[in-house]
Amino acid sequence: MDQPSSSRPEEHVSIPDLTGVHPAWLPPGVFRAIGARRVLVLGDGPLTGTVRAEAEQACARHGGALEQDGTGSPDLVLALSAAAGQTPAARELLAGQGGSAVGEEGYLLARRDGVTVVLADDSAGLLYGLFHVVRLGEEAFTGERPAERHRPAARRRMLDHWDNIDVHPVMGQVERGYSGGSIFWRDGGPRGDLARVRAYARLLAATGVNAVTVNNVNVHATESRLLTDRLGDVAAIADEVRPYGIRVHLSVSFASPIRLGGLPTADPLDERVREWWARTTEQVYAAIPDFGGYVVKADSEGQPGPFAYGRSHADGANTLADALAPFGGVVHWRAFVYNHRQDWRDRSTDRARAAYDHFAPLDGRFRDNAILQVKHGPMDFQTREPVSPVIAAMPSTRLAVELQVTQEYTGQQRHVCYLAPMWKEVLGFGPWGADGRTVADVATGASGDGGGLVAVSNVGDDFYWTGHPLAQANLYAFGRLAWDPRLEPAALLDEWIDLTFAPAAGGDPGPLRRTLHALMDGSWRTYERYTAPLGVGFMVRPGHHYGPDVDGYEYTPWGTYHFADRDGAGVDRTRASGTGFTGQYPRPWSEVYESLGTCPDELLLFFHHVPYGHVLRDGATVIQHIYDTHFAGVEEVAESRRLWERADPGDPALHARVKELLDEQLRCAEEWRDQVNAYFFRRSGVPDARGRRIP
Ligand code: GCV
Repeated sequence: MDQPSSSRPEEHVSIPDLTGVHPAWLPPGVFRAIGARRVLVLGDGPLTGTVRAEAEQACARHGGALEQDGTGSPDLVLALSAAAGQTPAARELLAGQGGSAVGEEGYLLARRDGVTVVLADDSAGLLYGLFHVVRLGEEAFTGERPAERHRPAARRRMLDHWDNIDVHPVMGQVERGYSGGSIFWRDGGPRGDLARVRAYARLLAATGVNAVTVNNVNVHATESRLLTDRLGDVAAIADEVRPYGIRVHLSVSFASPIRLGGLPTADPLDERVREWWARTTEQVYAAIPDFGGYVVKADSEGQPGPFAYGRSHADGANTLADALAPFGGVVHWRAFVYNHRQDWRDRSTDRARAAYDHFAPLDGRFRDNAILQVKHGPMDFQTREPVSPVIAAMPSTRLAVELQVTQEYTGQQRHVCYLAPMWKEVLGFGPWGADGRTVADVATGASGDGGGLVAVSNVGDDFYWTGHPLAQANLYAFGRLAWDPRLEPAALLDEWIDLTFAPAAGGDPGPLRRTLHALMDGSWRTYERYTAPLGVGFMVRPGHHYGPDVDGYEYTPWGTYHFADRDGAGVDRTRASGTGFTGQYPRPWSEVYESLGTCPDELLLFFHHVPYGHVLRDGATVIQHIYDTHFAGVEEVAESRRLWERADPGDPALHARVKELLDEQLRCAEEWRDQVNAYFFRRSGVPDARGRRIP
């Protein structure tokens, strides 16, 4: 189904041609294979104009030609199935498929008799097909290619921006942003740099992302007004991203009826409140006909919510869902609800339990267009967490799984930390055991109509978009995994390397590819080694969360503890003697995590409090494992730094930026090693079996 048409004439899409910004994975050279050929684009539809404009620009740059009708002999045909009859290659491909291509946002790709054909039922599919040909490059024009069907696993593939319009005194402009200011907002208003917004949409479309939320889930006073009197600012962004198939969503405050509507209450069951949401939403759709919907963080870290009125989160979500339903919109309601004012002395309260305790009893009570957005782990985007038990607990609710591309707890885009391997583990996890459905299956739903995948964006107004140039790979990989969770992290890294670096390297990035794999493939595990051990999490500096502070959160209200004493460390979350969190999982995990004998070592301290002498599966004691991994992690960073010194990315400035960041990563990793090792040595009194220096 095509998106509603916009107020803009889609046939005259201007392709952003930015100078002063890194092209990321779309440098002009990646269009060479297409642009050197005769290209025919057939069909109408909102995004067909974009496909045509892309092809035209590529041809103008690389010497090919855009054909005007189906009478010539094109090398590449990009056709909507409704228009396939206009040229033999597309007509035959369609006939071979029984008359319909592949459904919403999908495309068919085939090559026969020297013609490469992309066929789609809607123009979004055509756009994704075009970018697939871009990824393939010359390969798309070589030999024969039997028809391949490509469809997104999930209909909803969204990036959330935690961007504020105003600069927040503590958080800066982008909450947990490590790439400069917002690409949407500056000095209390829209940036007006709409070319950059469009360039961002283009990059996202090339990965498969089709939705963005343009403001922080922590909705402050100014940002609240994006829903009403500042809606025009949102509409302007929507106009820029629409040609790339991206819908705009808005984070809204649950208290909007009070803040903006002058009502005395935000009670979701109060008729005046329901009416206010309905009326306000109608106005939103009048301004933005393809508006995606709302994102809500309620009763969480100080944000208002339904608890104030004795209502449930289903009551809250449903009121907004009802307002959105007539227009086909959805509300993403976040399950990140916990008590952030916990008494650290209270050993019975376990933050990990909170989302399940609040939401599992509500299963089946959410409207169809209410999507419960669940962080992938039960705590908060730590380097290592188990999968959230909520994902297995709500079979009658549409769930979206939320990942964090921005590296809040994984090096803040100063450290190399390629996150696709972590996401792949999460998405491939079977909450009901190895033979059951996976997390990806739950998120995508049986027919792609699950809540989908959502991630917090890592983009800002930095030249490289992501602060650390190599952090671009995380953004790229998220989009591709949201499109197809079966993709492999190493293969995605190859795609990203080829697109980003091959044109400058004359087509083959060669030795750079090896260096980047050496630096990035294992970088998440390297990061894990030199930071918090065995799944215990946190141990970061409070507030900004960068760098080590083992006890930084230990005596705070945030519910993030490690309980290390002279004898051992870890959180007892068993049913037998702890908080009972293990009981929130179905079998086999409720049993696997409960027992010390079966709990995976990498999550040991997440689930159990164990003595330092506890022996892990590889024969090392917990204390020796802590020492060994921290020394090893630093060595690995030092090796990455050595490798990068010899690398040639074809761009001296990029080389220098990465080098400088690797220096910082090494400094910080040493700091982590020394603080963590010293802390546990002083607590336990157990010396390093290998006699290394622990300060
Ligand atoms: C946007 C963590 C972060 C907060 C973030 C919150 C959330 O607590 O530190 O900055 O707030 O998660 O996901 O809502």
